[in-house]
Amino acid sequence: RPVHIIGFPFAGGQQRPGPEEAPKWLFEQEWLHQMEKKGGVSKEMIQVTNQKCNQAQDKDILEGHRKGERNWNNVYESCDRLEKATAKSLLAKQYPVVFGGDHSQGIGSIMGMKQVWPQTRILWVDAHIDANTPQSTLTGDLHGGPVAYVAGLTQWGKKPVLSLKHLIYFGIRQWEPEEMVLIEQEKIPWYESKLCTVERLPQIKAEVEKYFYPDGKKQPYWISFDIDGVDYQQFASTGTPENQGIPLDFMLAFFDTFIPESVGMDLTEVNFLLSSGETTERDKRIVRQLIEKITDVVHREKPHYTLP
Ligand code: DIR
Ligand code: MN
Ligand code: MN
Ligand code: MN
Repeated sequence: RPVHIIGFPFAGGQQRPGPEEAPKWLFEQEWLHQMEKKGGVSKEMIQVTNQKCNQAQDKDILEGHRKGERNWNNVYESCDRLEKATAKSLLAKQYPVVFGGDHSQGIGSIMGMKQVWPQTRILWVDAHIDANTPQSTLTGDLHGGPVAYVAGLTQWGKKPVLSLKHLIYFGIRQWEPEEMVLIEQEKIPWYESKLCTVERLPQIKAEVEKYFYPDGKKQPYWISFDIDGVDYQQFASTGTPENQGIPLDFMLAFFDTFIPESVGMDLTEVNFLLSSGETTERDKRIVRQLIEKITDVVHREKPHYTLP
């Protein structure tokens, strides 16, 4: 399958400038141009309505939204465009990598993906649960709520596409109380970071399959990867870092294991404006390593499911 990198230059789901710059940085990299030349890699930048972060002093971002949904109009419009682009990429039999941007993009990418793949299960890799509603959020930042939107915990005018039975978390370690109540009530499985080791991956895969497919009929995945799921010591260029995260080598092995079974992914919350010097350089090399790894696996392995 060809890889299609969809840049989503958007920071409006949270309050720190920077995630909107990450796809622009990526698209200028010589190594990415080389990958495109070799073939099987293409890119597309989504035109968002307003890429800026949603600092409360900005007048335009205070307009037209409910309490707890700062900048909703821009998130909605931008995600609507991303929704269309994601569906189009999947219908073209590409493997979309939606490179953000903040994680509010999950509203658009997952809505679009579900148009083509209604039965996918979602592997959510993140330090956060991202299921805040306008009632439970403490920040009003919409990157803290994409799960609530696509699963219909928050009403917003589009029909929910995700059953909470079709969701598993990896690496979560910060949440609002209502989010953990949800996980417990719905019995959503989650792996804390210390369980995320390369050695345990085969067992994790078996557990995931047993949970999702008790009748044995497998469905493909969508991976929603917020880079703050990774340990802060290993990747620092992100807006809401948390310690004791997932090790990078687990993520690389996770890609080997789950990309052949998945239709596409989000890669979100990269923010190089929040690090400096050698740390930024290291993190840029890591993003390159992740993109190269994803591309390698997509190109190397035939999908373990039938294309639409
Ligand atoms: C926090 C942070 N729970 C919020 N969420 C983040 O704003 O709702 N998600 N950073 O990735
Ligand atoms: Mn996060
Ligand atoms: Mn949260
Ligand atoms: Mn997130």
